[in-house]
Amino acid sequence: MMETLSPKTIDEVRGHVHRYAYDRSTIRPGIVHLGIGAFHRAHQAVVVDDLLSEDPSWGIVGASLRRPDTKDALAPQDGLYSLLVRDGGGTSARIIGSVVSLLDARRERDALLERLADPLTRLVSLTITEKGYCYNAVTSSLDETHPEIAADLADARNPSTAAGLIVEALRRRRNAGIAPFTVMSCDNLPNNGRVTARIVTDFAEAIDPALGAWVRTNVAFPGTMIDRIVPATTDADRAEALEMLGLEDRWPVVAEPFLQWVVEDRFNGRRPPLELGGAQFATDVLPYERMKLRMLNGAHSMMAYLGYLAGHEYVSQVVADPPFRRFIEGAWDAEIAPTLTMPPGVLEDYAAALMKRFSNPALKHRTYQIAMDGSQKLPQRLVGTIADRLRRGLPVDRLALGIAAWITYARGTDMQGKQIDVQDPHREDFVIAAGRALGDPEALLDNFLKLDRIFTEDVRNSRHFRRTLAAQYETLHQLGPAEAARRAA
Ligand code: CS2
Repeated sequence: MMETLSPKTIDEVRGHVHRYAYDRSTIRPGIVHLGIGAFHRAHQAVVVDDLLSEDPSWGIVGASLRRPDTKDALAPQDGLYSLLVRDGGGTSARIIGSVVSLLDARRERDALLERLADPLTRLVSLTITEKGYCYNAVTSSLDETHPEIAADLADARNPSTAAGLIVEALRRRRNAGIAPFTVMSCDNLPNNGRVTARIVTDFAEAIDPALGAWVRTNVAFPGTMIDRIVPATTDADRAEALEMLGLEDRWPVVAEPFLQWVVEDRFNGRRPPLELGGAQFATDVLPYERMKLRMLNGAHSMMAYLGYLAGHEYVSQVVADPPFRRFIEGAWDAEIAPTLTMPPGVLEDYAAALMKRFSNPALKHRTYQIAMDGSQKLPQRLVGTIADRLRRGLPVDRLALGIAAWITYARGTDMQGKQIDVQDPHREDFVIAAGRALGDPEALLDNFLKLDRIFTEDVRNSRHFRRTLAAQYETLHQLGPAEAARRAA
């Protein structure tokens, strides 16, 4: 039987595979990461892996909040895993050692809270996806009606949400006279530092106003812009890891070569030297974040829905299809970039670099993966851009085609009537919106536009937008995605 990757077998890993240069027994845990999925392991954990030989006090304890699968796969490997980096030229492999232990929040809540409250823990980072924040963007506050938040508020000593866990840990630290940790969101949310500050402070305030006030004055919530394309791991990736390592890795992660991490320089106490792993510290991350969300993620979501409807499985196939490629370039150039303020030339270079990244044929990034959770993604990726343009009286045809493709996708059937397995926390609302429309496209669009967590009032009430959306929806349904993209480009 093939042996499994672990500290015991690490010396058997094939010679061409890179591996961490530090002695793992000297690493102390300084970071607790909530949401230890593939993205964290292919991004922040890699940067931390690069700095541990200089500063061994920033090992990562990775916690899974929802599913225990990462812990179950990696615990027997003592947290070791491989990162496969793919570009057109091939794949390189590297063993990452920065995740020093793993916890499953559901089964090991006490251990997780103890670790969070431990003075060694100085940074709590998060990749819990957009929906994990339970943030209501309409009221700019914690959604206290969210069932999981409501349950945590009712039993705040036994939390299971990110906000609840962080607040209970901060409460324990405050009682014990231990300085608070820094809380750093690494999710694709606009103003992720402020949103995280808000949900944590709101939660604390709701259970104890004094604790809320303490959190507000004492805890730092730096904003971040994080970027790396990380497709979900497949069995083919596992087979490739086995081949490259000469050992079994139960859960390798796959990524493109590109990695960017811009971090607002706002920490409680000493900050981790993330620059040693290529991160940049900045006083203001918002311009970077907005550029990334609107240009990269905005294009991603439009390609996901249009591409999926056109039968393309991967992003690289979408951009290899000329009408879609021109459509995305046109959307950047004519509709998205003009809403951003960057020094001259930056956006052109950024767009060109994005197109190269999207074209990476080795990456196999599925349109279906990006299409998930659209309700959580569209506001910051497309709707905000649309709102900015409407305010200035500018056309929004391409962005409206993106929304028309999303509505088509979200209603649950493609143009040939084939079912789509829509994954979204608001899926039920989509079923109702589509059901009530009884097949009438005008009613369908109206029903979807009423989803006020997604469409802000200015967009919902704009007659110009409504007309443009209807026109794009009609073209999409009469002529198909490629022709609609060609006409809009
Ligand atoms: C993607 C992102 O799945 C998605 O919604 O748009 O995960 C994207 O790959 C990353 O943000 C890239 O940094």
